[in-house]
Amino acid sequence: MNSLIRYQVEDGLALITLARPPVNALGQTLRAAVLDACQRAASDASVRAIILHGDGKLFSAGADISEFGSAASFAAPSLPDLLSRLTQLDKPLIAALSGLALGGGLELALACGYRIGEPSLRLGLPEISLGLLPGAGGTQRLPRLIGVAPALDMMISGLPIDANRALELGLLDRLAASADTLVEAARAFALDLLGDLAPARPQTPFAEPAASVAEDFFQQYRQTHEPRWKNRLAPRLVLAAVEAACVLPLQAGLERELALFKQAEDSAQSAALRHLFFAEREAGRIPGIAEDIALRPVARVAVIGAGTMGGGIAMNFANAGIPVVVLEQKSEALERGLANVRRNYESSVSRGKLNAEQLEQRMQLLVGTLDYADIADADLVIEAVFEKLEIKQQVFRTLDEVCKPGAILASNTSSLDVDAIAAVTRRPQDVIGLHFFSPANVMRLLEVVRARETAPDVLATTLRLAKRIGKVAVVSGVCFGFIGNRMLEPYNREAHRLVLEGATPARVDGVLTDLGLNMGALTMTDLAGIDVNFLVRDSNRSAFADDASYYRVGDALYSLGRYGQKTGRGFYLYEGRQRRDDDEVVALAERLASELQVERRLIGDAEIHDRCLFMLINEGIQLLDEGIALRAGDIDLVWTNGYGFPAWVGGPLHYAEQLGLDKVLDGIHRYRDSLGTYGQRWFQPAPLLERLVAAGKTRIEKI
Ligand code: T1G
Repeated sequence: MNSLIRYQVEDGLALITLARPPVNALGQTLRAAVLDACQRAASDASVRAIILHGDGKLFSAGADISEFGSAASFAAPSLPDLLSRLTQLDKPLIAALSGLALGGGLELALACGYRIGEPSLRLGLPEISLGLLPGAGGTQRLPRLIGVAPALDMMISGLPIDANRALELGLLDRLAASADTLVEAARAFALDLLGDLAPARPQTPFAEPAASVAEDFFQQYRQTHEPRWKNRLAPRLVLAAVEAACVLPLQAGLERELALFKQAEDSAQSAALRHLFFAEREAGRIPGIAEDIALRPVARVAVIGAGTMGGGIAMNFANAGIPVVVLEQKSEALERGLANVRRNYESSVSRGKLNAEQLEQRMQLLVGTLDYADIADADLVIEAVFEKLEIKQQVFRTLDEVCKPGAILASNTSSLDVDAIAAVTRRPQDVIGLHFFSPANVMRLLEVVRARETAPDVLATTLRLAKRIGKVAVVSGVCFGFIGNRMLEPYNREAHRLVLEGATPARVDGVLTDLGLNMGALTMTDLAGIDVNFLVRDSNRSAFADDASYYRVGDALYSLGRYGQKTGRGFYLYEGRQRRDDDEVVALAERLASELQVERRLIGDAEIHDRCLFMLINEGIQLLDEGIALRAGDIDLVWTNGYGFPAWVGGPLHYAEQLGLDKVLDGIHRYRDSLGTYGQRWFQPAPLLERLVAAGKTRIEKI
């Protein structure tokens, strides 16, 4: 038996153990080993039943994602074929499920006649997060086992269910007392089945899955859910596959599923999502820092500032079971901040995301203080005070006095110079930037800003901690705006300038949301606050002093007190959650254009798309060239996790590769040459983009 499988027979029971670290991914080698082991057990007359289980902490994380898009994905035995053959075995095949059974791993369990789990087990079909659908029988077998509605929910949400829910649904037949006793319990289960002369495969409860739902179920389901799917392909393919399960016999349904799966696997959307899957895992790897570097312990955290950001940041740690002290200067600010945190948790309870007991547990972990002495023993201190360098520097002088040696001192600044903050301490090697995105307890992105003197173990410790609190951490160097906000500048600039030149805010935003962004640039500006934008711009105005037209619309709205959603008027008018176009903004743009002698004209969607997106892409490539960002995938993670860029488009740089780097460069040249002094000033291609195109490269990397 090969090293990927362990095989042993005892008391007439064959125990087959999947042993392909780290996650028993069902790549071709493991598929062949499973088939070989099952055929061996089937042909061994002494074997009366077969148990399949996973070595290590999980059963299987599913198909091997690295095979998709290559011949290996369906190399014999393909996963669908393997599972179909397992369903033909004439001996009871029991899946003993520990830890996780995801995707093809759950489909493998579905191909077994029986399933036993353990209390910490989670089972899911997360294929949709990769732009795929279950492609090894899941869309056909699961509805026949648990009914259409719960099966569809698992596939469309991509979220795992726990062992109790699986038992309730009939996805599990039994639950062992613990992971340690799972194999013994599976043996007992097998002997019971044999004692009862149970069939190798019992009848499925929903042999006709259509009978488990109302006649108009799929029509209702589409009406309810399709609007949220935007232009995503995978949810629609999942729905088509489950509909097939309701109208076709199993074999025909499996063939239909296979055709739909291949359509998904070949799609650009799936390629984009698979790119992000691996990018997220790559982001934690820092050249020059060994993966096994000793980390600093982080058992206690302190947050300075109980405002919206400070409170949200603190919640991340309480959610992960890490005690956190929040320090404020005044008791009313502290009380207000802690009350906000409690209110956030209470809304999670009302949405069923948390129960009352968990709320109290988390509030126990999150305490407030007015005294710096109470944070002296914190292992990590995160400053989240007003975004002014002098104020932050004062806080860090105090931290330098108060905190124990070796404590990591982090600033949550969104754009300020972390080197200048570190410089006021006697321990710059312990200083780092941890830029959380608002709301800090919700947004997954965390920009980890590596200052010039940040110690390697400090960086490695914060990256590991970020994963522990469920963040997507991306390392950035120190520059104005780091990665995300630095790229936001030129993207916003074009959006503002296009309004000056004749496009309406709604048209500019419409082109961007048509691409799949959660919201357009101007709606996002109204949400973040035109006043906030103005202050950030004002602190950096020298960067574009020679082109006053750049943000004149934003400046003018600011001077009119139109700060965006918070004042009910910005680029749009807001009545409650309703957003309406405002002719006054167009009139304002007309006046400014005439004053600045900017020619107004009809602007097409393609120009809006190209100018906003190509400038976003260009800045990202420049960041790579400057070494602020380590890799293109990191930049894509920033924009898909922090700025609402559609993950199924893969991020701005993956998108540029799909468009063609030469097309992006040509577009930049076109606007450089056609927009007069404005074009000459702003549409300068990043030198790295020119080098990549000149070298005939199709992937974005530092050369
Ligand atoms: N295939 C290949 N590699 C995988 C993998 C997979 N399915 N899952 C994880 N890895 C690698 C990962 O790249 C990393 O590698 C290492 O394992 C540890 O992962 C036909 C079509 C299981 C919850 O979507 O959700 O089945 O960076 O860092 O935080 O219908 O991995 O160390 O070299 O994430 O403990 C469906 C994806 C596939 C599950 C563990 N399955 N994986 O999280 O470790 S499609 C999934 C996860 C499919 C069938 C369909 C997580 C995890 P490296 P990690 P973790």
